[in-house]
Amino acid sequence: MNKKLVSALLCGTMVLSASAAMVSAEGEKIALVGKSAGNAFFEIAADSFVEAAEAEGATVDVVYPEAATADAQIKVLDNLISQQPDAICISANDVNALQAKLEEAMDAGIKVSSFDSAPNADSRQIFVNQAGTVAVGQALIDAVYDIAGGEGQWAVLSATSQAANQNAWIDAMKTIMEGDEKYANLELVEVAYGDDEPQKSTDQTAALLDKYPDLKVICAPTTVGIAAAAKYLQDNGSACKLTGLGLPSEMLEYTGADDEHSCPYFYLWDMQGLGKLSAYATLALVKGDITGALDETFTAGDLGEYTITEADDKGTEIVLGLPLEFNSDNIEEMAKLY
Ligand code: RAM
Repeated sequence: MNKKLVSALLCGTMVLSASAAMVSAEGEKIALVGKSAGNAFFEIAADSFVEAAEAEGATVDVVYPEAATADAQIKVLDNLISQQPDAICISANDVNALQAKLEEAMDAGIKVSSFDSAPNADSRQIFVNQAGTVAVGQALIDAVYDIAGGEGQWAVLSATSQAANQNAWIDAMKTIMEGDEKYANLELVEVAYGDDEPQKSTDQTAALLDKYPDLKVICAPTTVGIAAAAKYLQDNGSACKLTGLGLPSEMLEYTGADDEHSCPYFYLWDMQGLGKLSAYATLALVKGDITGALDETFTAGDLGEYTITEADDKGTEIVLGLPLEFNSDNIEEMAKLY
């Protein structure tokens, strides 16, 4: 090898290693905290979050609490605060119970964002909302109305009784129902809680059918609940139908507008978009591009520009987009994605 070539190669190597060192020195450390382990919803969101954040030079620690409770998330937060990451992005198991811990994190200089399920306005700097809360409530109550034929008994199968996001969607459904005569012949008989555990969600579905033999529709605004209920209703050939929020990949065999299937249609949102937008929003906080205040804007990579708006709880949020409907026409394609 001639001398010029050797020195050119050496020089290139030095430049490369210098820039690699710079990237790792700058690399933001982010902790992503889900509601519970073993839920594909959080795994899918986390994959997109990690991919987007790592492409920007950050490192991400994905952490799950031992149970879908605020207490278990407080333990996780205690541990994280002692590690002093640049940011924590959390899906909250309770609206108010995390406030003291999340304030402690912010006081320690850690940026706090949330995604999927928002802790109260004082507990966060920004919330990445997958779809407007009222838009989700409207889509769900209209699906219940449509599937029930405009009248009759229906029930909610939720996650935990404290789940911030499920409670916000259920409240939105109730408010819409109470405010419009159109829904006057629908009777909400019970809100049951499957705690985002498959077995408990199955048991709660069975209990609802026992208690209310005329039940027409179950609405499960949780991916764990809807998948468990879908299987139970379909396996038992129940006349009760199902809608709610689900992952197309978990609902593929239960979706169809015929007697063979338990779920005519259901909703969710762009899961990869949720992970990505949450990553970009969290990084924008760390870099100081946004503080989380109303009307600030930032660019979320190839998702484009987003503007911070006011959330229903008077805190601020970034809304990813609209709820998406999944039915027999698109379920196969969408099940390949998430
Ligand atoms: C479950 C979780 C999550 C919720 C989805 C729809 O996976 O409760 O928080 O957003 O359902």
